[in-house]
Amino acid sequence: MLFQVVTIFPELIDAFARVGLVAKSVEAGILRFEALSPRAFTSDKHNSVDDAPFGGGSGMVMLPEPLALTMEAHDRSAAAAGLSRSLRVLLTPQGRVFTQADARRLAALPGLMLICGRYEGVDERVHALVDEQISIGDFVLNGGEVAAMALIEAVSRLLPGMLGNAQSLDEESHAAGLLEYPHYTRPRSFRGHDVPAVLLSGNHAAVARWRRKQALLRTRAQRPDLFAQLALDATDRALLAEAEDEA
Ligand code: 6GU
Repeated sequence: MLFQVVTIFPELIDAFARVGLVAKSVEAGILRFEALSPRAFTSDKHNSVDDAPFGGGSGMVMLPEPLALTMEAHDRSAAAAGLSRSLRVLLTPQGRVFTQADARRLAALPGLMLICGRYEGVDERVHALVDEQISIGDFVLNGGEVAAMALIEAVSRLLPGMLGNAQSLDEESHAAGLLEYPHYTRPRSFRGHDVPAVLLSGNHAAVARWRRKQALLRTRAQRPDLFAQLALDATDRALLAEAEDEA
């Protein structure tokens, strides 16, 4: 999958692509990165990528022309690689909040263009040049770069060949709208806290029931918003009733 990033800090994306599992996947040919700066597509002597807002007010606004030229350069690069034009996603705190469902949807695409805003924002007319606007949560970052890296990591780890264990993708938090069950490894007793006995029992069915119950309880306690969206079956209701009796 090709990630085409528009950023005034391409070195951030280049560094990200050189570390850990992402770097391995680049070497394996599963991922490819292209980061271009709108500063390279300016024509004034200061290479300006932003300017003061019309109407006054604080902060600077990113100029539309350098951003448009950078996106078009990415389009030419995709075409030269025999790929269709990448879906254009603007990273902005005003976008729809990114979810695991978005990660799955975007992971099916051959390429993705991520446009990182900086400063107070981008000229409103840039919105007409992008397909979607995405935020990674209800808080404000200085720019879209860290959000783009979060999105890239969430998407790329779903690609075939990226993760060693495909089963862990189905079991992990948010895969089925549930938080994941608790995990334990050695030692059996750690500073007075013991591993739950059922996990040492060798009874695989009992372990699976316990994990499902814990996932349900944890989701209800930590994320009532997700819990409310669940379609509980008879087994789930029985597990929750069991938990009430134990309490
Ligand atoms: Cl995508 N950009 C910025 N600047 N802030 C954010 C964000 C994005 N998502 C959450 N906060």
